[in-house]
Amino acid sequence: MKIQIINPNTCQGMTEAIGRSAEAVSLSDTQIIACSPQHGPRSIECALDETIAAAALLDEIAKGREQGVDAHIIACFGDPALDAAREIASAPVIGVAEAAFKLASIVSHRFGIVTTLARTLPAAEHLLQRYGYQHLCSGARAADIPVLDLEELQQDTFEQLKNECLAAIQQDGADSIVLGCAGMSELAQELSSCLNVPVIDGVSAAVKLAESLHQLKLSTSKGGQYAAPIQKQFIGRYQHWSR
Ligand code: 2AL
Repeated sequence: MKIQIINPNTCQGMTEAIGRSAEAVSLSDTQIIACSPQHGPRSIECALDETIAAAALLDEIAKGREQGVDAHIIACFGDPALDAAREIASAPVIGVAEAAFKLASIVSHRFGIVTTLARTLPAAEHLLQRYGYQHLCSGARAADIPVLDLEELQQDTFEQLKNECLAAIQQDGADSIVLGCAGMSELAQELSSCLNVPVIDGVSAAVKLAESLHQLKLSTSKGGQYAAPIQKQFIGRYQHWSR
C-alpha cells in the first residue's frame, strides 16, 4: 500500500524525520510518501500557524489523491484540517493525535500528554474534548520546547522533555505518555526505555492504523459528513478548489 504522510509545517528536516519514523514501523511492502506544503509556517505553535497550514495541507491531500495513495496521515498534533481532508480524500485520513489517543487508551488506564510550548495546551484540551478522551487523560503538560528546537535536539532539551514525562507519571498519575508533537516521533523509544511506561508517538500509531484499515478494506464513509465538498466557485488564490 501507499501511505502519504503530510507534515503540515514547512520544516524539511522534520518532514524527513517523520518519514523515517513511518518507515521504521511500516510493513516491508508499504510505501511511505512523506511530504509537506510548499507554503506556510516553519512550525505550528499557535492558531494562526495552524489555520494557514491547514489550507496548504489540503493541496497535499489533493496531490496524494491524484497519486492514488491508500491512506493519508496528517502529521501534526493539532490534526489540522482533518474533516476537510476527509471530504476531499477517497482514502482514509488519519490525524496523529486521534491515532495516539486511540492506542494509548488500549494500553493504559490513563495517558498523559507531553507537548512543546504551554501555548499549545488549550489545543490539546480541545483535541481531547473533540475525540471524547478527557476522562482517559491525566492531564497535558508542556516541556517548554519550541518545535524547531526538536530538530537538532540538545541533551538538556531531551532531559526537559523526560522530566515533564516523569512529572506526568509521578504527579498526575499517567501510566502512558502521548507525545504532543510529530517532531518528537524519533524520541518515543528512548523515552519509553527511560520511563518504563508506553510512550505513544502519533506518527507510528497512525501508520499502523492506516495499514489495518487498508487490510480490512475500510475507508471514509462518503454517505454523511465526509461526503465530497459542496460544489461551488472559489475565487482568487483558492480558485483551484472551484468545482
Ligand atoms: C506541532 C506538531 O506536531 N508539528 C508542529 O509544527 N507543531 N505540535 C505542537 N504541539 O507544537
